[in-house]
Amino acid sequence: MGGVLVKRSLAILLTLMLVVGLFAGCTPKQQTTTEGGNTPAETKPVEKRVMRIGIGLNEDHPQFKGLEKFKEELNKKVDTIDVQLFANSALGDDRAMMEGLQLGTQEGTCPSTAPIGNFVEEFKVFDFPYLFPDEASADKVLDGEIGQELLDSLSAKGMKGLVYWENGFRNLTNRQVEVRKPEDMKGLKVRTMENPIHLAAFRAFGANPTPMAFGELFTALQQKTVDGQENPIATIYYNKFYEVQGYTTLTKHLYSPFVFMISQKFWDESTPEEQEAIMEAAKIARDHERQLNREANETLSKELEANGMKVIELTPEEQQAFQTKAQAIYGEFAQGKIAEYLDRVQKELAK
Ligand code: TK8
Repeated sequence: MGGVLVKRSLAILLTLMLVVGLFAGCTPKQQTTTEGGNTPAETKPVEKRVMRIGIGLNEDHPQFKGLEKFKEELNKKVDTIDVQLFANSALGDDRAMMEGLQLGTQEGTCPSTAPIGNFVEEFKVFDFPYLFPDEASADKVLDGEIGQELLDSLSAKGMKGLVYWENGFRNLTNRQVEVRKPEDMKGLKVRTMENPIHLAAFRAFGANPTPMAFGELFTALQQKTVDGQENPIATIYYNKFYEVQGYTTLTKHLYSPFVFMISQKFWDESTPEEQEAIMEAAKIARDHERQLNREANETLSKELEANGMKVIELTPEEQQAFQTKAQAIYGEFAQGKIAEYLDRVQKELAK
């Protein structure tokens, strides 16, 4: 009998603790301890707000290393934010994760700019092939006034664009053809990101493009649903596309930026001190990520070959043939605000 009573009171106690715990979870998320208050700050455990950040790439990719750097730097500056990282599209693809920021189901992500164009039209300015000749020109525009304006335009959509990271120059891979000129791509089924300009560009090259979420890509290549895809060297390597693709052509047809962003809500709920820390950590992580990615893009071609891929370098004339095809689609998509931005970017690059 005594045993039952003890068990019962224990159960009641546990239930009580649970209820109290639940209510504690509902208290305002901001730390409210004030100096000179009844409870000394040291005795009150710091309540942390969770910042869940998801990406499509895996833990080996420089993008994930960048996120780890962000977390480390942020932790050095403030102890009120608990950064949790999710790789491999665990929280969804780029588009779904941006929607997650809007809905409040996650706080951060780092998509390519291509799917951002579906939320803020002007971002499509970065989708024109061969717009940036090299990384330095991209940095100049992205880290300058134009890049900042575009980041700011995300706020109206519930996303706080912090800084640009780098995905990098995209290259074509495919299973079966040694592509050296646009004609070699005839009929090739190529996965692109979900973006109308990319689809048009690959049609102009002569391929048969189809949009698909990144998370489905490896299986699609493996099952031959598509013949090829395009991504920077680091992604081709770290995602082991060499296991299902025979050829990489260094088309370098598009410099692909990432935007490191958090939800506008999380940003607005942050103290000025936290905001400053988030921004600083994001910039340090950006520099780290860009450096790692650039090193990877330089050195990993050899590794692709060591893993059985043929890597095809194009002569300037061969690359020009792709560029000429791409040029033909500029007019169709350079309209309205996109045209204005394109013009400004081109002027900036000409300076
Ligand atoms: C990962 C994507 C990816 C991109 C793509 O989430 O979809 O091909 O290049 O890296 O952002």
